[in-house]
Amino acid sequence: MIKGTFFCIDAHTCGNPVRLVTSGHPSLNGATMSEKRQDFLTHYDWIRTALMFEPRGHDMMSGAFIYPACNPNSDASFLFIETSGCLPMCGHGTIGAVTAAIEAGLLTPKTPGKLTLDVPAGQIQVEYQLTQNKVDWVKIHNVACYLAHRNAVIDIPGLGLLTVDIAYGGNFYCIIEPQGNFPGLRNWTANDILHWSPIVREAASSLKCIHPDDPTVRGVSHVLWTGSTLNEDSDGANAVFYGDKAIDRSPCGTGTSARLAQLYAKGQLAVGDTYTHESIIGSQFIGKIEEETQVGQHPAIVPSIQGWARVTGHNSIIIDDDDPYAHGFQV
Ligand code: PYC
Repeated sequence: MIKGTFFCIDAHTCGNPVRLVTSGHPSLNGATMSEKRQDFLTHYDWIRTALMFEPRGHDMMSGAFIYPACNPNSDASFLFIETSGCLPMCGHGTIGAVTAAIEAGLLTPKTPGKLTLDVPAGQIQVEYQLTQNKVDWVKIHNVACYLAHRNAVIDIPGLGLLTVDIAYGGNFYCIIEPQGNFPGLRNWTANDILHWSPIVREAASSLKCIHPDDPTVRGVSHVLWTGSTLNEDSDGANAVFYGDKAIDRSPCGTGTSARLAQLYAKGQLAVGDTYTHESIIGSQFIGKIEEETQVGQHPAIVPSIQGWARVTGHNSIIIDDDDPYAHGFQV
């Protein structure tokens, strides 16, 4: 029996996949996207695993559902899905979902070229440029971001000690700069990153990370390795590990936001500074520190992230109970 049919617009943001699900998603309980995220995870997570895992998805797959606005001044809401769960915020997901939704006429902004969106991590502002029904770029003014732990030392079995920072950019990131036991991301293979990242994330889980305004947003979920750049006009490069086996092909919107918050807190960037951040494949986002703010006791920033996305296809996905892999699988 067919359990669900989901119409999807598939896209990629600077190389990383975004599956925008435009129909078939359940109505969710809750007044905020954070509450709706909890309801989805409790009752409908099979939809996420079916759409993200093999055989309909793959390790890097991520996406979003569009929901009506939660706040009267918002245009719409996004719920982000990926292989690891439902992220509080996803930067490349927002850039891809906004591009696909605007080009398909699914979002009607109150002000052309601007959107206010509710996401589980809070409310974000988005700007975009549309030329002949193509979105050239999308710029996100993200939720407030901050450095949660500075120069923490973690012991990685088989590797040794690493000095790391933990920063919040919409998700909590463990950020590792080149040092004795890490020669920089360009001196490691992708397999090295895939091998060490889950071990580092596990070790970093001993560092308490709970968002002061929303205790459901907690724990280090991503690992951001830094190193030298491929492009002369980039200010920094990263490889962001997420889920169980994924390295972000885009420069990672929440990862770039976390990196900006870290560099700001350490006095290496100031309000108004821009930072061109490069992914493992060399694609770029332009980050900027827009303003200073506060999150709980933490000095914080509002960063913006600008990038581009392209639609790759339209996809009607069926989930049939007769299929032994109806809810997907992971190897
Ligand atoms: O762009 O924020 C992002 C993101 C999170 C996980 C993968 N990409």
